[in-house]
Amino acid sequence: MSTNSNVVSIHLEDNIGTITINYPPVNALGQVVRQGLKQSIEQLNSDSRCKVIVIQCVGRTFIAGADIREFGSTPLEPFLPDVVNDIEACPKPVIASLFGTTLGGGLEVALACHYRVALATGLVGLPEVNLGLIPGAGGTQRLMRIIGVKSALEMITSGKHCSVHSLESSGLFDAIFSTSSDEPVSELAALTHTFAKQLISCDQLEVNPVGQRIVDTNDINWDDVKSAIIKKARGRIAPLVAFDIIKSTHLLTVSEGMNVERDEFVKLLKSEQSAALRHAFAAEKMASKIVSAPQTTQAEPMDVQCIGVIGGGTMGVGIATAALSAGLSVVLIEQTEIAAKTAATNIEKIIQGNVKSGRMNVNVAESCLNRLTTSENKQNLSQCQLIIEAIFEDINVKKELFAELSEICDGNTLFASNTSYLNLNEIAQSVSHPERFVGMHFFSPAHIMKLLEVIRTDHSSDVAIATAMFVAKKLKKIAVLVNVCFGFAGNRMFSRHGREIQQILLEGASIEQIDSALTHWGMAMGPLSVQDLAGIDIGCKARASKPLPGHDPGYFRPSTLMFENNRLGRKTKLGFYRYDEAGKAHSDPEAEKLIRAESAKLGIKQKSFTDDEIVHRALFALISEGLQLYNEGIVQRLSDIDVIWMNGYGFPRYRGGPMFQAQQLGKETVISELLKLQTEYGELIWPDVNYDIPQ
Ligand code: 3H9
Repeated sequence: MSTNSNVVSIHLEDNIGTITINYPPVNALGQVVRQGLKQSIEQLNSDSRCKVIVIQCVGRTFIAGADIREFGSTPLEPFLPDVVNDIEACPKPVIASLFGTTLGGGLEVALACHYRVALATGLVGLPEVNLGLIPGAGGTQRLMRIIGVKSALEMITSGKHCSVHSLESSGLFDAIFSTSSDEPVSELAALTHTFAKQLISCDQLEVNPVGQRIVDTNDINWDDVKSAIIKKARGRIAPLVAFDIIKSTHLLTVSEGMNVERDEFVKLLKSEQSAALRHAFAAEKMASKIVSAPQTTQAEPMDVQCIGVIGGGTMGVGIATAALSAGLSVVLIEQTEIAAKTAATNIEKIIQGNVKSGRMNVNVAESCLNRLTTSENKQNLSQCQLIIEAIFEDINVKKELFAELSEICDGNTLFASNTSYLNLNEIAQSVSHPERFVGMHFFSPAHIMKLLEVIRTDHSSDVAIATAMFVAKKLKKIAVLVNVCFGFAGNRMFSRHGREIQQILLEGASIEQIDSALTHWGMAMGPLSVQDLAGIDIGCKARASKPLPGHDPGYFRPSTLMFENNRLGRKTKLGFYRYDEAGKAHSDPEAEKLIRAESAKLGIKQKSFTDDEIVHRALFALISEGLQLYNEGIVQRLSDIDVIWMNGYGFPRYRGGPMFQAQQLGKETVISELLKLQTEYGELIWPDVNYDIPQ
């Protein structure tokens, strides 16, 4: 017998009723799926021919969670907690057949089943905290009854996707299947069917609902666990809520616990943090989409298997490592054989470090290193489909290099520059086919940082852009497409933000107060500590390539003063802070004295700031510059700016990015605040912006 709906279908064979979900892209639990699951369980339960039920999915994954697109609209019945309770209450054994990424509500469905089987390559997790939520369909109650309170707390409060393999002995799975089949999902279906048949042949048809198991809390020290969670949460509230629920409900029944869980889930769904984190998720998905003119078809990316990297410094090594880790071949070019060897050694060190920390297995590491060629001979680049330049920031040297590459490589090779601020339109002129030239601005360390700005020059073809975005995805980067301007989107805003911080310093706030106000608000690091870490000379040299703004006498004066006094940051053990032998930062009255003397020289009246005032000014500088970037068409959408700031500049994800903050404040408030700042400091610093943020 088989019953079909487009989304959830039933097939009955060998007394096994198989429920198949087919709801692309990730089989999320939209209303149609919940309804289909509920009806299918009821139908198979009342069919006397069915002895065992299997829940499986087709496509790329078992259920990857609740349907995020439904959050924010009125929930429609049946509700997920009721559906999972129906599954658990079914008197016939229900088996969940897992592959891909079984996440959130998807794992909650699986936890309510009486058996779970999985492909060894799969991942499972309760990532709700990443959306500012907690599991809302029994996850806080059932997981601890299977894998223990401590492991459940770790999984729920971290939101991590865990490999099936790492949970082999956790009790979560009744069978784990490895397969080398070209069609692993069909193979899994067959293996699950055999598993179900065995239950029938062994007459193992009694069910043992997870919800009736007792929670073992022997190994838990609640206070220690709570302190660790607070530390890791860094301002996010959901992990703490999950902890409190588990602590307060572990002795209750599942149904009592689920009532508490549901109340807290609903509260969090309405919280600002969840709105911000859901915005972050959607904004990142959106950033990878290229806006094209109506009625035009999206360009197909070129196939890239081998990447050339020119320059074996920190950036080149990071880019090469990211490409190797993504399964690509790399040809890395340095000026001398010795420099090329040093780069190879540095790449090997990073890869071996990954093996040591368990992030990479030995065979994968070996394969990565086998795909690396280092050389001082640029002719070796002719086999590459994409060449990324990562040499020092000198426009003439870069132009010469690309002219030379145009001779070596055929007309199909894509060229990219990793410059952080040089004019890519000018560099493009030195390439024989400027349409195949783009910017790919990685962030340091390039093998770790997620953000990648892909820069479209005036000449870049759609294929070149599509290929750069496609390679970015392969490298597991979050790519944002931007147009050419000084510093592109990220560094231009960083510079505007830095200017405001320096002005606040000159107006009387102390170095420590600025850093502490912003880190308490959630920034990963204080802006002045960042300067010390990056090296104060780097910014000073970059600014020296442009004339100083005559209308802004205080423009980066504190940094310039540090530079002139050889206080270059951590590398000279003196910068905005003083660093001891162990690298610990201390406040330094000398640095403050230099700044106060400069304020007096510039005639800047001193005042005291509250932490909120510091955050407000720093945030509004970002909002103002972000609006200008949008108005000028440098970014495709405002949310792209949020993606850049959250992934490249330590902006707290739970605050959704500067433009999300602007949206939360509302158009009127933002305009009136910007006008106030314009009145006080002039329109050259706070220019008029066309505020057209969709609400
Ligand atoms: C939850 O479950 C709450 C419950 O506890 C309680 C409820 C009462 N819904 O990332 P990709 C879309 S909270 C709808 O590019 P990948 C995504 O937008 C939820 N759509 O692919 C994209 O669409 P498009 C807990 C979703 O292979 C497409 O799928 N679950 C959802 O790199 C492909 O996505 C999560 O938080 C969704 N839940 O990664 C999982 N998920 O093509 C969040 C994805 O139109 N999702 N889409 O741009 C992920 O982590 C990744 O998307 C996943 C696939 C690992 C699944």
